[in-house]
Amino acid sequence: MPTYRYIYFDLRGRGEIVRLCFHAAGVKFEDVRIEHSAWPGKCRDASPFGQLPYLEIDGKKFPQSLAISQYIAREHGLYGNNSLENLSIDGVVGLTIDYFNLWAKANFEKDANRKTELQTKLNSEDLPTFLQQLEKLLTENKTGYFVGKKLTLADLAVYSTLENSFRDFPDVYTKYPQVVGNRKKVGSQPQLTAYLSSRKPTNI
Ligand SMILES: N[C@@H](CCC(=O)N[C@@H](CS)C(=O)NCC(=O)O)C(=O)O
Repeated sequence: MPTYRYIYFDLRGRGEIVRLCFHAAGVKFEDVRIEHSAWPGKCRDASPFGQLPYLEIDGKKFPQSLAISQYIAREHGLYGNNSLENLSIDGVVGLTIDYFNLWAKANFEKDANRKTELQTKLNSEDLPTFLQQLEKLLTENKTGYFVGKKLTLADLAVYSTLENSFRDFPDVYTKYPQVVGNRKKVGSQPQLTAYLSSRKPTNI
């Protein structure tokens, strides 16, 4: 087994998906968390693309959260059983990234009026559309998971992407029982429970 060292800020953000993959797969890794006060500086200079996250595998550095999570999923049994399942998983992961980008835009917008507009659209249109799409996928697959009959990167990506809105808008979810059921299934995976209950709470 290679030595894994994962470097990201001390938050969930775009980087938590990789931590979830490692924990779900039961694979040991070093979870290096960079304080914002240490950024930029030496940390940025050390990163391959001037951004976080990146993963060191036996000392070699690899950037991009999507590439890293797909690699860990592929290597450690979270990427389905065949190419069609890989494709379906990638489709769900792509959907989560689309939603995450909208979320990030609405939350990090500097202009106050524009921010209000984007947040209103996010909560009244983008989040419900995303949840409807997820509910449909789960209803069609009928296993409680997004793809196949077991936990994959798709379930972890959705879990991670919805963490903030589940916390901030819990009432929205009563309309999406399959999504709630999937979330419970992921959160109660024996390999994940210890991590989820002990990790440091962060705002995002
Ligand atoms: N597509 C990249 C995006 C990486 C990215 O935007 N990282 C942000 C944190 S989430 C960052 O490093 N920001 C600091 C900077 O750009 O100086 C990924 O998913 O890894």
